[in-house]
Amino acid sequence: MIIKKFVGKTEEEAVEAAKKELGEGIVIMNVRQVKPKGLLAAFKSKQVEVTVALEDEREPARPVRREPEHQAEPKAVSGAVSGAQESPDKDSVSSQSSIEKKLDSLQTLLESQLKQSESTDKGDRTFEERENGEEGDKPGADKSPEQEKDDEQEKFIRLLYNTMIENEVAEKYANQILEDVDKNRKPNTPFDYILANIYQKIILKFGKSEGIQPADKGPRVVFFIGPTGVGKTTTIAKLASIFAVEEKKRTVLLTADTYRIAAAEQLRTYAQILEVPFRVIYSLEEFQTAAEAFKDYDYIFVDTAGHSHQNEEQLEQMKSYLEVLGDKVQTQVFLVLSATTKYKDLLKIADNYKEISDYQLIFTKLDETTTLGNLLNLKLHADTPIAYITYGQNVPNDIEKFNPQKTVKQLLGGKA
Ligand SMILES: Nc1nc2c(ncn2[C@@H]2O[C@H](COP(=O)(O)OP(=O)(O)OP(=O)(O)O)[C@@H](O)[C@H]2O)c(=O)[nH]1
Ligand SMILES: [Mg+2]
Repeated sequence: MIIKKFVGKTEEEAVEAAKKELGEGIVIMNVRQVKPKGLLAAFKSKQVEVTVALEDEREPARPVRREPEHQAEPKAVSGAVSGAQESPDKDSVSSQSSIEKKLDSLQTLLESQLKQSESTDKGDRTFEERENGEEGDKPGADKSPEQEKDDEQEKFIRLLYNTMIENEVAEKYANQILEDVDKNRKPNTPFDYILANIYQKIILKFGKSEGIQPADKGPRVVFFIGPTGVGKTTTIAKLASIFAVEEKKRTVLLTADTYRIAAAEQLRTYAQILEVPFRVIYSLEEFQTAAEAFKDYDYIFVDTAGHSHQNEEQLEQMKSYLEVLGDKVQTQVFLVLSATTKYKDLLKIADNYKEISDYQLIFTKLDETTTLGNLLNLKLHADTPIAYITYGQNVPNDIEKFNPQKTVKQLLGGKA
């Protein structure tokens, strides 16, 4: 993995510089404002420093312990870091509050990791070499300082593991993340380095998210699909407000939800407030006519009826809507999921909708849960990015583009 810092007048400028050097595959680890240094500092404007990482393609893939698919709710003990129940020593470096503090100063953490990898590159022995060397533990001997350090580290990793499980990260994913770190640590590896390493691994697992993108030609038709009551219509109103009002893009709202009069009225009201056109579509033909009528628009947002993902007939009907416009029209599909839904149900929903279309994810109702593990679980299970998260009923405020940095801090025990 390559980690590097880039500075610019704005975040966008720093990210652009990073992309120029490292390519499009970069993932942003951290963003912070930096004060200019030097004599004339007071006259210089503030700058933004972005730390980015790039997964090194040459890194050999590590074997990952296979776990059965669709496993039950996450359990509290792992194979990779067994005995994970032990409660941490209050004064130990590995206490929860110390992790919180460390996560607060994430930049320092990432910097310490940078330094550590530099010293490793200068010829430190690997974990495996040390294991095969002579410094190993002799059976029966008192604990060497090295062994003590090793125990402390293990405790620290176990604590992080427990925190992830408490946040309902599925056991198999928590294991995948920590197994690697556990294997590669050395007794002199600082805690900061371990924590930064885990933080980065999870950020990279979340990957990049795209969100709604303008079409190359014609309007972008954006479908919002998902179970009943997750917040599809509310989310459309929030996004329409961003695109129509803030970005001044020509936006139109359509609804194919003709099951309930109230559902169409809900979107009609939002359309009136936002002063954008609105249409109810009752058939595939009406949908095609509407797409043609609004072909000069930038975005066509399509609301759909929430239904049970188990209902195959309704899924088939949805599929025909997703496909009827053909290849000439550029579409994007977002599966809207509530962060309050049970892990097992989310897996089923994600699988069933995968049968009708590819999609990106939107997670709603983050304000109604304190555990965010399902965001990571579903990202990895469905192998698709999370584009947006919503955290309240207020239109248009309670939505943002998904930013993995905050979520990962929380998954590791940082403050919300
Ligand atoms: N707390 C919270 N409530 C939300 C959020 N998003 C939507 N809601 C609420 O969830 C309820 C259902 O929202 P809708 O937008 O109607 O959901 P829907 O998916 O369109 O529902 P159907 O059309 O019936 O399938 C409403 O009361 C919304 O205000 C959120 O992020 N947080
Ligand atoms: Mg709705």
